[in-house]
This record gives sequence, C-alpha cells and structure tokens, in this order.
Amino acid sequence: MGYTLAILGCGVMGQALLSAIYNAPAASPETKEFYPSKIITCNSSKGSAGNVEELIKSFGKSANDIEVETTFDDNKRAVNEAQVVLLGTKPYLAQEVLNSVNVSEKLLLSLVAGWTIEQLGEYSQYVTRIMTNTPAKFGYGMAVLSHSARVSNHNKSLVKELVGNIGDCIELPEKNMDAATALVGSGPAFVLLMMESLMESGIKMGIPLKESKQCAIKVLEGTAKMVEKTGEHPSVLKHQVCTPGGTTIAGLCVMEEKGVRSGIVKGVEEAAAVASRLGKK
Ligand SMILES: *[C@@H]1O[C@H](CO)[C@@H](O)[C@H](O)[C@H]1NC(C)=O
Ligand SMILES: *[C@@H]1O[C@H](CO)[C@@H](O)[C@H](O)[C@H]1NC(C)=O
Ligand SMILES: CC(=O)N[C@H]1CO[C@H](CO)[C@@H](O)[C@@H]1O
Repeated sequence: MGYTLAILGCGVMGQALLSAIYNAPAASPETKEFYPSKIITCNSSKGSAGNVEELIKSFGKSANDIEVETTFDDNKRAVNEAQVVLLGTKPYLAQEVLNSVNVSEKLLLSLVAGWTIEQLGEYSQYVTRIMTNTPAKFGYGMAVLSHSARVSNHNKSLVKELVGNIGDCIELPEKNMDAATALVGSGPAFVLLMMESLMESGIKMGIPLKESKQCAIKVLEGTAKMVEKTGEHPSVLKHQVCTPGGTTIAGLCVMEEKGVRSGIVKGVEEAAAVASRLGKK
C-alpha cells in the first residue's frame, strides 16, 4: 500500500514541506492512507541534491515509515513512479520542468508563485495551488490551498493532511490567491517590520538590544495567541487594554495619525497587485 510523492525542485519551500511530511507524527487509522510510503526528491544538480541529502540525514525515523530517495537529473523516472507530484521550482523553470515530464494523470501540487490553475491545467487536470510562507520551516507556517474542479474530495483531504503539517492550512477560491500571496507569503516580512519597529522603540528609550528583542518577540507571539485563544476581534481586545486617559490610547492615537493602519492595508494590497502581474506573463 501507500503511494509515491515526487518533489520536483527541492528548494526552501520544497524542503519545508518535505520535512513537515516526513516528520509528521504517526497518522491515525483514518489519515494513514494520505501519507506516501516513499518520497523522491528531484534536483537538477548533484550539489543541490547533496544539500537535500544533508537535510534528510538530520531526520530521525519517520513515524509513518516514509522512505526518501534523493535524485538529480532524474525527473522522468521519479514522476512515472509517483501518483502525486509536488512542483517546487522557481517560476521561470516551471515550464521547462513540466515539459520534461508527463504529469497528465498525476495529482499536481504547485508551490510556484504566479502560475494559475488554468496554466497548470495544460499539464494535469488535477491541480492544487499552494501558497505558504517561510515559518513553515519551523512548523509555524500558514498555507492557502486552491484546487482545480477535478480534484476529488479524497484528494483534497490528502493535500490538507499533508500540507497541514507545516502549521495550519485553509482552502480558498483561486480568485483569492494573489491576496493570499501578499498576506501569507509576504506577511512575515510585514510582521518583521513591525517587530523591528517595536525593538527600535525600546532601544531609542534605553532598553538594550537583546532585551528589546526579547520583549518584542513575546509581545507579538502573546498577542497572536490571545486573539486565537479568545476568538475575539482584535479591536475588542485592544479596547480592553485602553484605560481612559491612559498610556495605550495615547500611543494608539499617534500611530493612527501617522497612518500605520492604512500603510499596512495599502502595503499588502500593493504586494497583491504585484503578485497578480506576475501571473500575467
Ligand atoms: C502521459 O501519460 C498518460 C497516461 O499515463 C498517457 O495516456 C499519455 O499518452 C501520456 N502522454 C504523453 C505525451 O506521453
Ligand atoms: C485521487 O484520489 C483517488 C482516490 O479517491 C485516486 O484513485 C486517484 O488516483 C487520485 N487522483 C489523482 C489524479 O491522483
Ligand atoms: C533546480 C532546483 O530545483 N534546484 C534546487 C535544488 O536544491 C537546492 C537545495 O538543496 C535548491 O536551493 C535549488 O533551488
């Protein structure tokens, strides 16, 4: 039993998914069938395949008995052996790689930014686009999935189970993919800007760098956890922190005056606009 998953182009995100799937905790009897028995990673050069090999050496034994084979320059054989193919190449290499293999009857999972389901549909009818982000490397990633019409419910569950191991994952219609690229994909950079600003505020007022950083990290992490655990709208929680005539409301008013909110909203929107232009080549 079990199927083979081929990973074409095992770069940063391909490796994050490989780690997450391989190192997933033991599956329940219901989800066991969603895990591959074998993963074949494909890379174009021996050097890069070597990097993937190093990564795999750092793994323990897979709780789901997954076996990994690293290859280079062997895409055709890997795809022929696989039922599910994860495409993780750089966008400009995707066409060449897809033309070199036959994925027509495979479930094609694409990490390639800007490639639409329609474009991928020239190669396979069974397509899932995946937008994820770099915290996936540490198990705190977010992923947005968008399926082509032909992907069966069984295969949707399979993708959700596999990709969910990077952190969290949801399904959205493809028309939201550019927005997801900005919010999820670029999101960490936007949050890092906020973290850096908080740190600098501490430094400016005399708190040393190390301590400023520690405070900023925990404030962002703790606030996210608080929103998640209470299920409250952020504005409700924000107002709970605002004592009348107090410090917090004073700080918030200055930030609003400086346009922090609209700066963030318009910045994310601009990133989405650039993402949509990437798709129209
Ligand atoms: C690709 O594979 C499918 C079935 O696996 C086959 O029907 C089709 O002819 C193949 N296409 C090419 C171009 O070889
Ligand atoms: C999707 O899942 C079904 C099982 O429900 C499987 O038989 C089929 O091969 C899968 N489709 C693709 C394209 O991988
Ligand atoms: C063409 C290709 O996919 N190359 C990748 C091979 O693996 C390394 C990591 O080991 C990636 O950085 C390359 O992008």
